[in-house]
Amino acid sequence: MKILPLTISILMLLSFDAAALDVKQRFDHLDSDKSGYLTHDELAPQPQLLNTFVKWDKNQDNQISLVEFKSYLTNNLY
Ligand SMILES: [Ca+2]
Repeated sequence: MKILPLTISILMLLSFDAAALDVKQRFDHLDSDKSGYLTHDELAPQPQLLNTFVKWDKNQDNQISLVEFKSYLTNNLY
């Protein structure tokens, strides 16, 4: 019987999708002007995010894209 490993793979896949969706929702929530980027102003109410802004901003354009947001969370939380 190979049901258990298959079930675990499916569950991992589903939870990965859920996490990806959650990241997008968090990004959209923070992106108050819906520009597609997070700026210092938008992160001002989130000091813990603002303090690590430099680490997120990989290309140093002073804004956080969804890709930068995702890769930061992926590298730090998952
Ligand atoms: Ca950037």
